[in-house]
Amino acid sequence: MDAYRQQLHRYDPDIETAIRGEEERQCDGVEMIPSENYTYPEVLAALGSVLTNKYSEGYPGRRYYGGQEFTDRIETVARERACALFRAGHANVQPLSGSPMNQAVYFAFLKPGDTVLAMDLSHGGHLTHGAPVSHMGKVFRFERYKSETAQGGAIDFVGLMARAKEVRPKLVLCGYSSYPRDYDYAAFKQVADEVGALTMADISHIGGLVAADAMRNPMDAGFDVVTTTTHKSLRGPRGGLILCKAEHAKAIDSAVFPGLQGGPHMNNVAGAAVTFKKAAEPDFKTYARQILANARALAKALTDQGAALVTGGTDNHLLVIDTVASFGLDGRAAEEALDRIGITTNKQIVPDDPRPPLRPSGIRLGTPACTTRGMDEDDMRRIAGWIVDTLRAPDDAAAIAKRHTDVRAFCRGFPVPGIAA
Ligand code: DSN
Repeated sequence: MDAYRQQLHRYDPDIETAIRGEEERQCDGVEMIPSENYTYPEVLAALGSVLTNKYSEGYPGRRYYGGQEFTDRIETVARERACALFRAGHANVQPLSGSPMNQAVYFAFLKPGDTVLAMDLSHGGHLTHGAPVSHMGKVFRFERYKSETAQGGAIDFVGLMARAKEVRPKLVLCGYSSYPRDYDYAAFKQVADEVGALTMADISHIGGLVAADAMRNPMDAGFDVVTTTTHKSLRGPRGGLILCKAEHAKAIDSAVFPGLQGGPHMNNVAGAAVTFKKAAEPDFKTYARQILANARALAKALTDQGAALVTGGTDNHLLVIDTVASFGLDGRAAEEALDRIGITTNKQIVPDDPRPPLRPSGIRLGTPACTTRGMDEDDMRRIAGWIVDTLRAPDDAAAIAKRHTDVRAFCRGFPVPGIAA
């Protein structure tokens, strides 16, 4: 334990012990929630630094508080690295996380009541893409498109064009949190151009894969704005990043501050800068390719053992098992059964799910976190076996207890970055 942790332990053992418990949980289990990852020790150092003490409203060279010599340097480096990594004209590194990031884009370009054409939530879209329960869903008018699940999750661009001509969106939005395929961004751009709409892609889940050029980059297709959180496949601190064409810089920056937020969290911005440096290294490309290879291996092993996957497979880091169709088990029961053996997933609605969100028809799995620990395709096949055996017999207490021991022993072979053994 380092000196600060010892100090915390002495002062507040309840909290320090809980942090230690979480460290053990992260080491002892297989993390398969596709939006989670283990960040770098260097990022943890930036997050735990004195930058958390500093207010920095404004932007480099134009702040509302003094004492910005070092924060200006950090934010400028973060912006430059983000632009280079994603081939963007401008970057705003201040969004506190994914939700304010997307809200800022809407307010930069839309007036209340304007129409956005976005992916249906049950087909993989995200809450911040205008779900009726979100505030954005009340301020703007969100119209929906779906994927063709029986055709491997393809987007019907003829249908999308017709829908765009009908609803005349001001913004065409693509992006997802549970769609296991890649997008044809050029085709989305064509639809948007036809109706004079702006284009936005939320690549939060695949930010690291795009940075590594392992998946398509919407900036290359001429998108106006691309958003991504920094903590998922990118492996950075929790936070948001807005990338855009240079001509949109002022609108985006004003929408983030003073439009929506106050002072940025400069410890996070420093962590993001370190993350972008890491993502530009050759090793990161190897890492991103392994995330994809692991997802394909996991999908194949699950399918071979009788699991029904939404869209039939995956082209990215995530996959969705229809657990009701495969095992007669709803998503919550499946998630809880896997929790009992130390494999963490999350319950997930499937396209046009007839079941409620807290008892949906499936679970969502992903490979970024396991890949960070060094797991490969053979490990994915082993994990798939544990998953299928558990979901087939979730009430077999003896088998579950034995498997939990096996999972813990397996995990000890894969240290977690940033957590001392
Ligand atoms: N919570 C993230 C996810 O799991 O996809 C996105 O908000």
